[in-house]
Amino acid sequence: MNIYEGPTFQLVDTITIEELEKQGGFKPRTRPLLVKGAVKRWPVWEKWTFNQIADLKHKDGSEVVTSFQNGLVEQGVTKEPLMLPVAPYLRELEDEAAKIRANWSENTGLCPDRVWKGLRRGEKFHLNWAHLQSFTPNKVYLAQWDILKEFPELKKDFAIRSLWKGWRWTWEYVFMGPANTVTGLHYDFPNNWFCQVKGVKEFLLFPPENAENMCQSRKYDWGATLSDINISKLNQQPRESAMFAKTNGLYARCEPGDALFVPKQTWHCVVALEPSISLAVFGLTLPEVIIGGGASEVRNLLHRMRLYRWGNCTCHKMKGALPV
Ligand SMILES: O=C(O)CCC(=O)C(=O)O
Repeated sequence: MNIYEGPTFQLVDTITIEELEKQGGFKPRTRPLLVKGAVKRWPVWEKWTFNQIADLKHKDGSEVVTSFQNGLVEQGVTKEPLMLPVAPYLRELEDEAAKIRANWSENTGLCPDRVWKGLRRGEKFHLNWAHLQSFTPNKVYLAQWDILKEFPELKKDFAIRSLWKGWRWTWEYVFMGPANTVTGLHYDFPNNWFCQVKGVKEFLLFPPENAENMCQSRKYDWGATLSDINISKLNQQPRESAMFAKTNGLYARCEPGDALFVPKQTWHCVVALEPSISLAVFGLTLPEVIIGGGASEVRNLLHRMRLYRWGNCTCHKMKGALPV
């Protein structure tokens, strides 16, 4: 039996926060960059555990209830989100994290430790796609939680400005979930600093020159352009998996304390090896707000008026779309 090799990967450019500072700090760039240890200097490093976030209550003492992603949203039919209390979910993640750490396997993952630890810069390699067949992704995922809007005082815990200098309009989403969450292939229109606080995630990146083989989808999302390639179902998608195999990707192992710069229009997908807390900080400079932000808002307005990609989106219950 032939094993599907898929795209060729290389390790993403990587630097420690100390080395980056010696070079005068982060400079604008169009390729991804993994900065080891950047997040360890921020208050979030000490303050954010699953249990501590579970303790959050609204000012009136009421429990925090929010919407959870129910299955993969980027590909196929988006299921209606579930409104659930946050605290019990997070307390379970704290327990699961300890168990997974204690039983850590050198063989788990798209690029398991056994392979990853021996890779050299510039070396080409393939991933173990069979890993994604070993579980059902995203039973319930607390993805894109607007926690910093709900609790603005927590913004101080992320010193993103120490890494990303200069004025820009920023907004943040928090991702908290168990091992084996999958975020499907897409790209975002703004640049993004992806900050890993807890757990390990495998982050696959495909720079824009891969676009012709990324099978761009017609499914609408406010900030993202989606792909029809479902990395969890490659064995059911002969056309898409053949195109995907022509791409050249970058592999980032995001460990706790790391920050990954994901440039705009870089296709990516993410698989968690452990229960994780991650924060994505999206930012637009003033010219980017005027150009990109304006266009995106117009599309959103047309969508809500049911004039653009209605019935095939990540934000409303879908009727028309076919499962992938
Ligand atoms: O961590 C995840 O599951 C997804 C993160 C992501 O797609 C992003 O930051 O753009």
